[in-house]
Amino acid sequence: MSVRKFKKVLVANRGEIAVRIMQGLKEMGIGTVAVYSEVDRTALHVLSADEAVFIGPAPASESYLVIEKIISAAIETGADAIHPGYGFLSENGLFAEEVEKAGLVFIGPTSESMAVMGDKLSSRRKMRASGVPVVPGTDEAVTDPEEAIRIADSIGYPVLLKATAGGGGKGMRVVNESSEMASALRQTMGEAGASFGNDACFVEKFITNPKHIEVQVLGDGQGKAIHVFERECSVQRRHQKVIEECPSPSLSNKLRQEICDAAVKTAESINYRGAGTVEFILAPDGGFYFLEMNTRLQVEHPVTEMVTGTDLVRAMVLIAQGEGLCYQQEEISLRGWSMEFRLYAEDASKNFSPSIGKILALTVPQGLGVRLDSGIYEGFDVPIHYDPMLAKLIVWAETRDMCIARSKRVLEEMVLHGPVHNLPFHRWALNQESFADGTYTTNFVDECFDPHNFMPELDEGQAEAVIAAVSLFEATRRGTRPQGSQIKECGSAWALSARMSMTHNK
Ligand code: MV4
Repeated sequence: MSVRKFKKVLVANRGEIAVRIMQGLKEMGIGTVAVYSEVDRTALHVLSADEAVFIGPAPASESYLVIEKIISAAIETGADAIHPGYGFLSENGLFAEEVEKAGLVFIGPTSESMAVMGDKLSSRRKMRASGVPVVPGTDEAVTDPEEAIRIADSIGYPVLLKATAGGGGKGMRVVNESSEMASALRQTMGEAGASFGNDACFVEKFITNPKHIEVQVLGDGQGKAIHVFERECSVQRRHQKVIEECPSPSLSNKLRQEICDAAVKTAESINYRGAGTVEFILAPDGGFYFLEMNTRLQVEHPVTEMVTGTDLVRAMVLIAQGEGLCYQQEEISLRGWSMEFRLYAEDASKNFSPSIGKILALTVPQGLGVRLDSGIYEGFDVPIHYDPMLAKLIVWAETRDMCIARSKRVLEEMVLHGPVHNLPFHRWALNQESFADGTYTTNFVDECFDPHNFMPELDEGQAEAVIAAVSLFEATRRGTRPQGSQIKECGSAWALSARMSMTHNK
């Protein structure tokens, strides 16, 4: 394998992950190219890059997802390689192939790895053959309800019908008894056909109250892989993760070793190249089972970096340059504890609907063990067209208890005004008993969280004061402050804080 050092890399993404990747590239002395849509002209990832190429209208289907536009931008700017980040084109095998056909390097796995892992039945078969534990169930697609019932009888109810092409929780249905099977199978196949263009479904034992454990791996593409320990991601809502931690509070050292070994086996069995994540579910009885492999850098990779002292973006770039693995398994160890809090622009009191608008105020907490991976800045208008995740607050401390204590401090100090966001959710979660003792499962949010019980309702006077302050601030910023609206010395904390924010923003 020959080494090809990159001079310039195009990052085919936006938001915090594009910024994070460019930070890594800069530290390696590599030039950075951003791509941006109409509404992202002033986005942070554009400001962070050495060069930026306009790629079209706001909808991702007309910009960030258009393979030809991304590749042309790379060729035009003389980039050597493309980093896809997560989402968008990151797990699109055709994209990876087109990038290589254009003579560029795709910083990620081969399209073959993506194909095997993109299909749940083929990945199940592959893992079973490699000796990685999979959930009891079938390795063939099922279409006949009678056959599905025979399988369910043999593994025991409840069972889960899963679409082969499904993902992110789409195309799954629990079946509690045989009488529900026929209609459940018909519905799951119908939805899968409509959503994924592939109606193949299979049957698995339904694991109730599971934990979500995933293992970070790095592969050299030549059959050698290492693990970078696990993350626990059980705090999620409708298959969207909200808090992740490293390590998992649920594993003994023995179980940790077994799961990490299984993940290495998974990666080596497909000659995996680059950074990947092997997802498992952990049953209450301690049994763990392969669910799927994500063939990309993940949102929650920073908690792994904090606890293992690694740089996963750098590791990916070195592998793509043909330099192999920059860490040996023996060099990777756990030190301390890390938690990541995803900051979403969404309104819990409105069924978590996305919230958009200008970032009016942003105070980033600092101090020992604090990291903010952010895609926003004060004054940026959050567009509606993309993921509502604005930034990730990542906290490290020596022990889990100290990490919780530091996280409480940091989440109290953080100030974010503009779109409605979920900082209140995080402050709530840290005070829950099952979070504090680490026994929480994937049912945590559904079972424990009631937005109406904790969302502080503003009383009328407070609401008026906030509206007045925000409109005055906006008017000042535009230079159209009405006559007579100057704030006089009146000793009130509201006035003082309004005046300070105006001075600050001049
Ligand atoms: C399961 C399961 C229970 N039993 N499979 C959800 C998304 C997809 N990655 C697989 N998922 C699950 N598969 C069996 N046989 C429970 C889930 C599941 C879940 C898994 C990980 C994290 C959060 C979850 C939330 C609900 C259900």
